[in-house]
Amino acid sequence: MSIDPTPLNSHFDRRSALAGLGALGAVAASAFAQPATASAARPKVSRELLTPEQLGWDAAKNEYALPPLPYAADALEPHLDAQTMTIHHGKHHASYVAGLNKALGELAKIRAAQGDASLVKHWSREVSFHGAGHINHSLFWLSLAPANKGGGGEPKGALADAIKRDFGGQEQFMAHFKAAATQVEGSGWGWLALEPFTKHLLIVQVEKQQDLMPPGLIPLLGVDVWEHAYYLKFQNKRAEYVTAFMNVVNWPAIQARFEGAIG
Ligand code: MN3
Repeated sequence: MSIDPTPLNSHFDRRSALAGLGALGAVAASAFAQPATASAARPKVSRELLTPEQLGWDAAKNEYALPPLPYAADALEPHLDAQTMTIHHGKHHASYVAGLNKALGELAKIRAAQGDASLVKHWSREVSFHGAGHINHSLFWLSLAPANKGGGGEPKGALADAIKRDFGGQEQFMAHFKAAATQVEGSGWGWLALEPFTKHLLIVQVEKQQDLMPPGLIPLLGVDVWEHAYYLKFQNKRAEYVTAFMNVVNWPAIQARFEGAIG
């Protein structure tokens, strides 16, 4: 089975939606529907939201590996603590990678008539959940940078213009984003995303890893508000965690995602 994530883009005229969370169902669907030899030509993309390397994709093994943190675990101190970063990446993110590989492998067995076909629904749901978890966390680490190395401050350029257009300004955006993230019911994410059809920015709440994400939205900046992301340092004070998170946002990286997404 070959599950290169890139072919997803061939179905849509939105090149940077590679890792659009709603596309994960398509990963499962195409993995199930297409033989391993299918490799239709796909449009070249100039800028991708995530590269196969950033997702730890190993084409030889047909599976994902946990990508390394792009900085030391203590690099975001004092805003995000090293112990949380270490466990979050090394245990939680790793479990999504393992879960995704497991689900894709089980679907491959079913295609080869070596698995239980009645479990397609179960493994498809696992692809969506763990696949979204893997993509979300891969984006998450790359969305952050130490406060003295690009983290914090405010966006510039076209993204700043779009924030002013769609939210009224950075101050209004920050207040809306923090409130949305803080008010996620249970475990989930707050996302700044691009609605690619009208190219407007939206702030949405996602429950678990992908529930409530509208189809096609291109994720730009997400804050993980599962308790595992903050409880060791912030306990129940989720709003304080979200404020600390904003101090280490890698705005140049978010700007690059936005510019790649609007084309
Ligand atoms: Mn997490």
